[in-house]
Amino acid sequence: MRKNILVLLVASILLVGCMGGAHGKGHGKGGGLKMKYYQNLCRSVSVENTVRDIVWSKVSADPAMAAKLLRLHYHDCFVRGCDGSILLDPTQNTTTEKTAGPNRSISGYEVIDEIKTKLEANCPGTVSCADIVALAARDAVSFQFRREMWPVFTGRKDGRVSLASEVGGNLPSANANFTTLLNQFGTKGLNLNDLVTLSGAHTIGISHCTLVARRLYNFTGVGDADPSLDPTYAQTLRNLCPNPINPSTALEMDPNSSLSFDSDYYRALNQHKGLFVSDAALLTNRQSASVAKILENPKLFFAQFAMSMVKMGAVEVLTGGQGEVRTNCRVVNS
Ligand code: HEM
Ligand SMILES: *[C@@H]1O[C@H](CO)[C@@H](O)[C@H](O)[C@H]1NC(C)=O
Ligand SMILES: *[C@@H]1O[C@H](CO)[C@@H](O)[C@H](O)[C@H]1NC(C)=O
Ligand SMILES: *[C@@H]1O[C@H](CO)[C@@H](O)[C@H](O)[C@H]1NC(C)=O
Ligand SMILES: *[C@@H]1O[C@H](CO)[C@@H](O)[C@H](O)[C@H]1NC(C)=O
Ligand SMILES: CC(=O)N[C@H]1CO[C@H](CO)[C@@H](O)[C@@H]1O
Repeated sequence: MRKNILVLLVASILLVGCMGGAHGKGHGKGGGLKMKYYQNLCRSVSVENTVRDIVWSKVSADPAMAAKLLRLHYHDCFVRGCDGSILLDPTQNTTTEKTAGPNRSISGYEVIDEIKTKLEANCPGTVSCADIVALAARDAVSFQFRREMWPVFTGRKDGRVSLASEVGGNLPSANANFTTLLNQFGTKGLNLNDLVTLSGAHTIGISHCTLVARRLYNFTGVGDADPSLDPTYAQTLRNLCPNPINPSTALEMDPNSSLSFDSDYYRALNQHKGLFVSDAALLTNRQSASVAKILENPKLFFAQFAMSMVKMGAVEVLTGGQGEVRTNCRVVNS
């Protein structure tokens, strides 16, 4: 009986997941992407194994790197699609995405460079930086489990444009409310189910006190501390983030297990211990709150996360004759 209820829940999650894919451009695993895209294009090494081996050795040496690489892919996909635009260094004339405000804790660029160098040596001009980022995100999360946590369809091309000015409007803020979050995900072809599921990425990694300060203190012009935050957890956070706030103080997003990719995020969330306003906002909508309840089950979370990552990985991708394959992920080809 219990099992039947679970099956039903999964089925309805999957259904909601599929129905949401009808708008936005270039998403869906179609999007021109496919499995084993590089099989015949790069014969001297396995592209997938090369990425995995380097990522696993980096994450094994520094477990915090898993969250960095996962977030890198998200930030790439949400601004101009998954086209490697997050990797471009600023030039004399342009300020690129990575220079924008939300770049604060973004890193992992050196890992992507190392993979790229290895692949260029074996198959020059073949493997896009955008695909490397997508594979690296999957492999980073997968290290903990020693198995692929979701399929990565490949064949993305790299974009030639990256503008700091495009980051603000596209990346949801930590203080965004439910309506804004749903709208911002909607413009990427991602639905309510994807929003709740992908927010579960906050089961790993760190944040900073500046991003939660206004939930903890009564600042002039901002208003009261956030009453939706569990009072005990709020006090814990005030101890970690004393006022005045030190902007460089880091905070674990899932205090119980910020290095373990699991469904604890939802347990915390449902106990009103979500860190950001954007996390807590998921409980303000009846539908998303019930999805958050369901996703406390690890099996359902992993299955649903896999599906939503495939969708996110296809957002506004460049394929076929579009874009280019950069030879250096930090600069466009000349
Ligand atoms: C729903 C909207 C989202 C908002 C508002 C949001 C916001 C944030 C913020 C403010 C931080 C902390 C950054 C810092 O302190 O510098 C963060 C960290 C992180 N985010 Fe999100 N995020 C969202 C969705 C996602 C998604 C979809 C993913 C991936 C699928 C993701 C993965 C991560 C990871 C892994 C970290 C930790 C990074 C680290 O440890 O360095 N986030 N996010
Ligand atoms: C950058 O700006 C300079 C001066 O305006 C111009 O000469 C140069 O062509 C520009 N370079 C690029 C890559 O746009
Ligand atoms: C959500 O935030 C947006 C942008 O800040 C604001 O315009 C809107 O009124 C807010 N909606 C709710 C329901 O609070
Ligand atoms: C926050 O500040 C406002 C305005 O000064 C005041 O009315 C309110 O009572 C304060 N709230 C708390 C919890 O101190
Ligand atoms: C954190 O761990 C404690 C002790 O094991 C447990 O009681 C609590 O439910 C956990 N909280 C979350 C949000 O997982
Ligand atoms: C590495 C990098 O570009 N950091 C930038 C991140 O954003 C802040 C604020 O906009 C800049 O001051 C940093 O230089």
